[in-house]
Amino acid sequence: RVKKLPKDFVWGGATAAYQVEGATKVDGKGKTMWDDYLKAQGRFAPDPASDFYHLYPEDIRLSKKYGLNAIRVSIAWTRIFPKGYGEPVQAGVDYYHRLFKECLDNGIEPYVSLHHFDSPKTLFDDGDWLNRKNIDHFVDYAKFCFDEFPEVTHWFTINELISLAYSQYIQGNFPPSHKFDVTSAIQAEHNELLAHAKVVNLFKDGGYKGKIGLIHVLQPVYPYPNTPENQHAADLSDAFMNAFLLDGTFKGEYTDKTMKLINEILDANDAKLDIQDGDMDILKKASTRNDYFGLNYYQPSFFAAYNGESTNHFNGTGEKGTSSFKFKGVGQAVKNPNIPTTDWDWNIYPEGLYDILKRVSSEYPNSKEIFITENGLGLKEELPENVTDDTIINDDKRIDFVDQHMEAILKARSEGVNVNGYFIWSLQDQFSWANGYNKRYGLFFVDFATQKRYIKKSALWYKALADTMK
Ligand code: BGP
Repeated sequence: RVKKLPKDFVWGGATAAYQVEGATKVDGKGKTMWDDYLKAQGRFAPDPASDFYHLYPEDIRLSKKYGLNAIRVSIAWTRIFPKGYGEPVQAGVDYYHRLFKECLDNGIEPYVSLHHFDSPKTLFDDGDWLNRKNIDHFVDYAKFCFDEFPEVTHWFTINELISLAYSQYIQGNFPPSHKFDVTSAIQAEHNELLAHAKVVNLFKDGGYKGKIGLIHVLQPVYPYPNTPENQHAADLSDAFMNAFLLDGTFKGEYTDKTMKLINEILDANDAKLDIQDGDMDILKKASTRNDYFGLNYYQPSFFAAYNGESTNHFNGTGEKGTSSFKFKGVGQAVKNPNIPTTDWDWNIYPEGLYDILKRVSSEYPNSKEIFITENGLGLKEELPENVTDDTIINDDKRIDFVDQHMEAILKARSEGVNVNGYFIWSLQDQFSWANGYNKRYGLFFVDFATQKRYIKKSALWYKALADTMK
């Protein structure tokens, strides 16, 4: 369906430090909130991941070969500041200089996040984003990076504030594994917004060259079936997942409409949100200063009203049909029989991306320019028995998924939405936080035992579309 990319379209692949680098114990790196947690859990380890720490030249070479012009990477805070603060570690700093140089020398523009789910263990133990001192440490770390890495001109502060807050404190599938701790979740959302806003203000006041924004994953919520009660449940979920963060980022205030819904959720859960004097001025000031918006999209949810206690089951194994989610004072996720799902019960619905692009563009004009910074399909994939170096792994399902989502993006674009790029999640296969190594997303297949890369059919498709820009 998608025949041609717009001229100068940013056509990239996404990674995150902890999911690709491996090498978690070398060159003075400090622990993140994950190291001990994963060890205790005993399901899978963050080493070797895709050994990007050593093999980045190979992945950049493949990126170039298959027509990419951009890559998302994140800096591991703990490679530079093992405790999150203090003296920088030169080996970590040098690594990122080498990585950025390799990208730029090959015509691959690096889009760099400062925080992608990998809080330093020391700060995590001290309350993570719930401790306001964390915000100051993050601002110091950001300033260090802006001063140290002038070769980077595309920055993102924090990746997916909601996924972090929601997985840590609602779903319980990220450390510290609280379930339905609504006070912590909403407070973490607010504090992360504040940290983002402070960094944006610092970047702009400091006159740094380049552009800055943040990344939200947006999950449109539809009532199913469509009744007034279910619509209200969908509105509540939307406020918690999307509107609160979009308002805070691009309006610099939580609108009355959003707060009415948020307060209904807080009341039902005996939870509270602490907004301190001056917080909203900081958000307001930053709200017009983002240069662009990174929008991650995987799936919508379908919601129905629910009056019971909160319970959930997270499907982190790929056993289809095992997930459930019921949130007191909000609603319950339901299966819409008309919508296909993945083995991890993720809804496949490209129209959701079109809907959310239109909404962001009309309701949040301060988002200015949009990049789809993640979108992709997780699959169980294996090497064929008679594999050779030239084997191409067939992933037609992924091609179809990306094609349909690109079509939604280009439709929104043709109707005036300023969306100028797409980063597939993910560049190469990598380790997934709550699922491990069997949920593969890459354009490039990684044999984790040997670290050898194989090409998937989707990489050829990616290249063919890249060529339409020439
Ligand atoms: C996003 C994260 C990524 C990545 C992706 C896929 O939320 O930013 O880090 O992991 O989702 O999710 P999963 O690995 O759970 O399938």
